[in-house]
Amino acid sequence: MKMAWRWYGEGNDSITLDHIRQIPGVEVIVWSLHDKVAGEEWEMERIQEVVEQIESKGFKADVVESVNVHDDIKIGRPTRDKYIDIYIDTIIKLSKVGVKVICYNFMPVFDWTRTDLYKELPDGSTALFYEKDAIIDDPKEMAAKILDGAGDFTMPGWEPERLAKLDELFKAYEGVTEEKLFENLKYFLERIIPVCEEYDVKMAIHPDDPPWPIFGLPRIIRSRDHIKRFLELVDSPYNGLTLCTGSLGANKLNDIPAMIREFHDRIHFAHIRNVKVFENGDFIEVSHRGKDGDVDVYEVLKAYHDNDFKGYIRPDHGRHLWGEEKYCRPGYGLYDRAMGVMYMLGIWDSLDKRREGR
Ligand code: DNO
Repeated sequence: MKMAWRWYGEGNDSITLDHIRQIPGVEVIVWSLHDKVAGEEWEMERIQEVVEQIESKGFKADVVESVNVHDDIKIGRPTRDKYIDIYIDTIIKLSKVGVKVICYNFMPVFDWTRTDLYKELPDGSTALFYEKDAIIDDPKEMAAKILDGAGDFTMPGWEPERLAKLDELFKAYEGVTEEKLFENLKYFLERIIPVCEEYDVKMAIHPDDPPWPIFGLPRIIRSRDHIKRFLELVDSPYNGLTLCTGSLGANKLNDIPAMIREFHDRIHFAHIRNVKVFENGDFIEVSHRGKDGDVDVYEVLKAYHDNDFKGYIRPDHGRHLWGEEKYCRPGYGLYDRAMGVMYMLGIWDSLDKRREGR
């Protein structure tokens, strides 16, 4: 296991590489060119610049999250080939600077969705919250709400340029059923995976968050059966998963430790997050501690440890603590994620010792 941390880049994150250096055990920075919209070319100079910043502080730059997939690819429009060519160009460039894993998602229109970015928990901290009844039927209103909550920060998956064309986008998705989306994903994978094999870059799809369809749009990476079908679309180790416990964990029917035991050799990147799911299906993000929510983080890590997991792990979202919500990106403060790292390493180290018979 290699511990990683998501960093949004110089000038785009209130957390610096010098802060991250002081968190024990973090070896890898998960990065991206956050100003790039899906389908845009990534210039080599820009890539090298970020990798140099990361490496100059002693970290590795092995994981990119995300290279976003253009909607035309998800919709299956004729222009998709042009965007797939650009995607391939980015994969090749990233391989040249030593990137090993690319995280991406195949969610139509929206990436992760929440109804409140700063919901207060009983202890006075705030966290991302999803209230089923508060999902606004009008996606435009929903997008405005998310962008408003984000302040000046870029919000991956919620790029204003794209959201400005929501009506057009929703129209284009008419007729894109779950089946069609699977077909379009297969088409994409059949073109990119041979390149990944040649350049040794593993693709790791992120599950849908929340793991159910929203706004009438299909979502296809949300349960054990969906994941199995996805892996069979192109049966190569380069076609793999980002297994996000927070996303999948919002549906209590998902047995995440069982998924890890079944799919571990195709999981390249683990997002560890805890969520508390309420009776009515609402959920809130909580600390990484297993007892604080419904994800049994110990069992999750044990499933990875038992299978000698060699991939990357990062703490996923954290709560906002000690007033940091005033200056941190929603879900990506410093303190709770740093505690998450220590909690995970505590479990991992104990599992190591136990294996050594100590
Ligand atoms: C949320 C993240 C997602 C993830 C994308 C991957 O904070 O986990 O936005 O990065 O879905 O493409």
